[in-house]
Amino acid sequence: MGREHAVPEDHPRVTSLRARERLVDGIAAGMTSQHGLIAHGRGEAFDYLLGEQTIASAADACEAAVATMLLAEHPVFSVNGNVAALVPEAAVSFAETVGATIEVNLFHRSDERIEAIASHLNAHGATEVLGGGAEARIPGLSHDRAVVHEEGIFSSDVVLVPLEDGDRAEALGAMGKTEIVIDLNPLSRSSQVAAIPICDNITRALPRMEAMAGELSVLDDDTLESIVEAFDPAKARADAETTIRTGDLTGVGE
Ligand code: PTJ
Repeated sequence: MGREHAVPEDHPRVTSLRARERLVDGIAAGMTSQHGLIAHGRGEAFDYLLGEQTIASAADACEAAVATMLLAEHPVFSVNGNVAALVPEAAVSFAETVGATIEVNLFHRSDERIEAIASHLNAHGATEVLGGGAEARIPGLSHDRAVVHEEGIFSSDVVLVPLEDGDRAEALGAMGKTEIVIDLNPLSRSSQVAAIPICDNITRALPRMEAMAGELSVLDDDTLESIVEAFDPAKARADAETTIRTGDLTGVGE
């Protein structure tokens, strides 16, 4: 860890370079998979086309997502190797504010990676992280991707799944869970099945959600429900796709 100093402060792409450093450090720490770098590169390409900014519909999605988490009976935040490396501070703080259980759920599952991620989140203040020892399975999904905790994702009503594998997102949807997906690609299957697709970089979206959580947590349920009802997932996906395809960034930011 501690490679961030290697990125020159005055570099025009310092934010992007820092994120890359975090992922490289995540691999060195045994948290992030090498495939995570490829996934991040794909995300960067979409982000570039979005102007590396949070478009207005994504900001609306963040708000609807926070309201949904606050209204949930049993919200769970599913954390993988990219999320843990990129935004551990915001992940822990957000989960605490909305009362979500954190569960480490990996595409390339191994006990060592789960332990490394859980320790990293603990070091950032998480008091409880569901990690190894999961014994429940998501129905209809083969391989280790299906392994979840009975008291975590399996019994959740709302699950936040950033940078998610499309198959698993579909299978979670089939279990009747309300899914919130953070994915820069509005065409990914994960975004397509999400009740709330947030087409934004997690490095911007999650800190925004963390800040919003404090503000929205004082609102009553009726007000939170009206925020959720006003959100249109199809429109949010279409807005992001139009911005990416046309390259027209006029008026898309907040
Ligand atoms: O840690 P593991 O083993 O669970 O593996 C995690 C990865 C991300 C490697 C795994 O879930 C995977 O292979 O994901 P995919 O299928 O490549 O999908 C990742 C999606 O996240 C893609 O649609 C990317 O565009 C998007 N993405 C990548 N980086 C970001 C992102 N979306 C938001 N913010 C990012 N920083």
